[in-house]
Amino acid sequence: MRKHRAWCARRACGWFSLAQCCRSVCCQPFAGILPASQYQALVYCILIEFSYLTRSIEQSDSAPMLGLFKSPSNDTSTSWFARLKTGLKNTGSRLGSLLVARKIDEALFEELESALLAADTGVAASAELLRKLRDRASRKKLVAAQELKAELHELLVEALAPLQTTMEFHGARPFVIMLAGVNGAGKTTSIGKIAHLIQAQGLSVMLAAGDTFRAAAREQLAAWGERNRVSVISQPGADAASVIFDAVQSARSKNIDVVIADTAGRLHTQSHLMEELKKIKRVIAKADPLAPHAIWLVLDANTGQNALSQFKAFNDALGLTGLILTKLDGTAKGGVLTAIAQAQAGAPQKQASISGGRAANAVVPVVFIGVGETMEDLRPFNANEFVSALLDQD
Ligand SMILES: Nc1nc2c(ncn2[C@@H]2O[C@H](COP(=O)(O)OP(=O)(O)OP(=O)(O)O)[C@@H](O)[C@H]2O)c(=O)[nH]1
Ligand SMILES: [Mg+2]
Repeated sequence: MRKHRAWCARRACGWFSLAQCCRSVCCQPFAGILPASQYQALVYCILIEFSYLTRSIEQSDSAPMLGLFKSPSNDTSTSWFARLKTGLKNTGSRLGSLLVARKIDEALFEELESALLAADTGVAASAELLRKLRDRASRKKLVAAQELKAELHELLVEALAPLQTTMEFHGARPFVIMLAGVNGAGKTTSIGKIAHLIQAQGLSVMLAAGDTFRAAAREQLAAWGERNRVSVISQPGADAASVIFDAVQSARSKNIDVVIADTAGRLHTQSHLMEELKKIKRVIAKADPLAPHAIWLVLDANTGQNALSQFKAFNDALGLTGLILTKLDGTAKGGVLTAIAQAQAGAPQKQASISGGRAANAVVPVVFIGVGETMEDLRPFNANEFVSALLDQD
């Protein structure tokens, strides 16, 4: 952004000099007898601006001005999609290699089912997908395996679409978001990225260092706070619930829009640790009866089917309002989202936005997916884009 501004400023100066030269040449009553230096200056300015314009057209990536003609976000999203696709390439190439030049037969369906299971789609979701795929193939009288790819794409998008959502933070000030998850899932890193996204919407953010279990966790969050230039509330020695409570109070007094609270990683199978989380939630509600307004579970995409049991345990304990799937840039197989969607099939359709809390038993949507460790590596979940990456399509 800073580079963009500097570039614009330089170009503005360039055009200003050019305009000045033109003015001095044109406004002279005896233009023909002007000193040669003025003509030279004019030609020089024209050449400079022309060279910038040509370079801009050739190197659209490094010319922010071309954003006027070609959105810079397109470039970013291309590399984002490429990374997502690379992360899911094992699944993509396995499924893709089946849906090639061969005819549709029972053996193909069996191989497809194995590929879906290997991609962490889970038994129930794989069986459901295969049932629908078989049905479509016979109804549409499909013969070639390639034709199944488009059908599978459609079915996967249909399955994942209920997990798509939009992100809004109005209705409460501060809007309190609490993150939870097992150790190392990517909670603290995601907080840094979310703060960046929220600030880009023009909202102010405060972070609460609710992971009081590890000393390094506070420092990690402080580093993300510094990177985002937002305040981080942390109190060495205090318990998590009171740190987050204080952060909500402090945010209210400072008119901060959004508070994001970190929590310590915990095993979902350890009931006392889950009880502690419930307590944190209760204490936050003392600062604002409707808070936390969002409770997001962070899931490491590489944990496979275990993500499903984490989802169920955290949802039972906290009543989740959203999911974040991280590390899709690694060796993730991606199918687990289909398993999560299947586990929630039949639940009432999610609300249009997550801002106003969640109706009981409503679908818990995927708020973000992450494909890396930098600030820009988190994006809202888009079912169609995700399936295209999963099936190795463009
Ligand atoms: N490749 C990749 N790495 C990630 C992603 N998200 C987080 N990480 C990395 O995963 C590791 C753990 O991330 P943290 O944010 O510390 O995870 P956490 O859930 O806060 O961990 P605990 O606080 O120990 O429970 C760090 O090295 C992060 O950089 C991602 O989307 N892609
Ligand atoms: Mg952490």
